[in-house]
Amino acid sequence: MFQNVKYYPGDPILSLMDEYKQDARTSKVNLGVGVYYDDNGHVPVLECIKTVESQLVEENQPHDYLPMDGLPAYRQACQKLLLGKNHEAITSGRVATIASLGGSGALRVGAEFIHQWFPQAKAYVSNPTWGNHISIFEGAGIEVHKYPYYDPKTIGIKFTELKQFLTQLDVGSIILLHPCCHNPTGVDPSHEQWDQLLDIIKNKQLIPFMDIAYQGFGEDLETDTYAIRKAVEIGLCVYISNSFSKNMSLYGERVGGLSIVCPTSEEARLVQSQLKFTVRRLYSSPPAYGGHVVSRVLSNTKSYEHWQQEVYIMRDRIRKMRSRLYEVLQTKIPDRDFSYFIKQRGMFSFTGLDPQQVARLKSEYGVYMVENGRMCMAGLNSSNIEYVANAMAEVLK
Ligand code: PLP
Ligand code: TYF
Repeated sequence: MFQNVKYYPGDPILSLMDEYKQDARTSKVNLGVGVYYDDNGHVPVLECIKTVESQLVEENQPHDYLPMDGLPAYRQACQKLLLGKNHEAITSGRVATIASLGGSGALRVGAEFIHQWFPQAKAYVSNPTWGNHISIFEGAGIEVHKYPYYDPKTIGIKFTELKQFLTQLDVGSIILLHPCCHNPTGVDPSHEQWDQLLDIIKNKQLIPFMDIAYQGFGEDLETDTYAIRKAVEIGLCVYISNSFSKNMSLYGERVGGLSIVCPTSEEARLVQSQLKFTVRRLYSSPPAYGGHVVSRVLSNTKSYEHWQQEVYIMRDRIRKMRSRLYEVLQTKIPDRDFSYFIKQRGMFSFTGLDPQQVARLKSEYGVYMVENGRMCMAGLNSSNIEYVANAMAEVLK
C-alpha cells in the first residue's frame, strides 16, 4: 500500500542535533541548531515568563479555543513591537495581523495567501538562507529562486550584484528579507544599504516579506526593526512574519505572528478575513498557552521592561562569546583576519570553514556545526569556548 511513499530524510539541522545527542563524548559541543543556551548550556526559562505563568496558574485560566486569528491583545502587541507604539499604520487600522504557529507558521500562512491571491508571484530568497524558507514557500505552491547575497570573499554582501538583480525582477515578485541577524550568515545590510534596497523594491514594485526571528539579538528591539519600519515609512505594503521562539525562549509553544501592512483599512479588513479563512482550513485556531503568556508579557509595562532586560542579557552573552572566539583565533593564527566574528550579528556566524573542516571538527573534536560552516554562537559558553577555539584553530591551520 505505502511502498511508493518516498522517504523523507529529515531536516539537516535537526538531524545534526540527533547525531549530537547520540555522541557519547563528554567533550562534545553543540553549535548546530539555532537555539539560545545560557552559560550553563541550558535553554533558559525567562523570569518574565515564569512570573506570567504563575499568574495564569493562579487565575485557573480555562483552556478555551482562541479566535482563528488569535487573541486581540496579542495581535495588537505584535503590531506595536514591530512598528512602534502609536504608529500611524496601526492607529488607522491598516495592519492585518494573526497569531501564528511560530515564525514558520506565519511564513506558511503568508505564502498560502500569496499563492491564492497573487498566483503569478514568484518568491526570491537570499543565497544562502534558512533552508526552511524554500520548503515552506514551495510547499505552498510558490516558485522560489535565489537572489545574490553573501560574498565569501569579503564576508559581506554582494551589494552591487544584489541591487542589479532586483532591478530586473517582474513587478509583484516577493522578496524574502531578514530584517536583522541573517540566518545563516550573521551578515546584515547597513541602514544605508537597506535604504537603497527598499528604494529599488519600491521603484520596481516588488513586495518585501520581512521574516524577523531574532528581534533584540542584533542591536536592540527597536533598531532591529529598522528595515521593516523604513519599508512602511516609504509606503510599501509589507508582509512581516515574527517569532517569539528565540527572544522569549518559547520554542515549543509555537508563538509567532503574521502581519500585512495594507494601503487602506478597508483592504486590511479584507486581508484579515482571508488570513482567518486560511487558518480555518489549515488548523482552525492557534495554540492558546503561548498566546496568553506573550500577550501578558508585552502588554504590561513592567513585564515588558523585564523581558527587554532579559533579551539583552542573551544578546550580550552572545557578543561576549564572539569577542572571546575572535581573541583566541586571532592570537593563534595572526596572519588571518577574524574580525568578522565580531561584526556579524545575532546567533549565527558563517565561520568560513569548508565542509571538510566542519567534518573534522565533528569527528576529531565532537564540535558540531552545520555543514555550510554556520555555527550557533549561543552554543558557546565559558566552559567550552577555549576548547572550541583551539579545535577551530587546529582545523584552520
Ligand atoms: N525564520 C528564521 C530566519 C529562522 O531562523 C527561524 C528559526 O527557527 C524561523 C523563521 C522559525 O521560527 P519558529 O521556530 O518560530 O517557527
Ligand atoms: O536555523 C536554525 O537552526 C533555527 C532552528 O527545520 C530550526 O532556525 C532549524 C531547522 C528547522 C526548524 C528550526
